[in-house]
Amino acid sequence: MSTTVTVTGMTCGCCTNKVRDKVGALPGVTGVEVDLAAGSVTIEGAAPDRTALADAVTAAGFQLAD
Ligand SMILES: [Cu+2]
Repeated sequence: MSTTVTVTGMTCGCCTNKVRDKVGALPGVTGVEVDLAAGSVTIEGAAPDRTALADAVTAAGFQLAD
């Protein structure tokens, strides 16, 4: 299954790489797709804990929206 969330503050490919690394390191996550233009992050695998996900996004330097 997959979960899509909105992340604000990403401006370029290095931003998407940071988000991909941090979110991809969460337990149960098997893949991460980042759409820079849309600001959407699609997470494959087990739906991550919301708090852990928000922390991972913050650690990457961005904000979890919605
Ligand atoms: Cu960047």
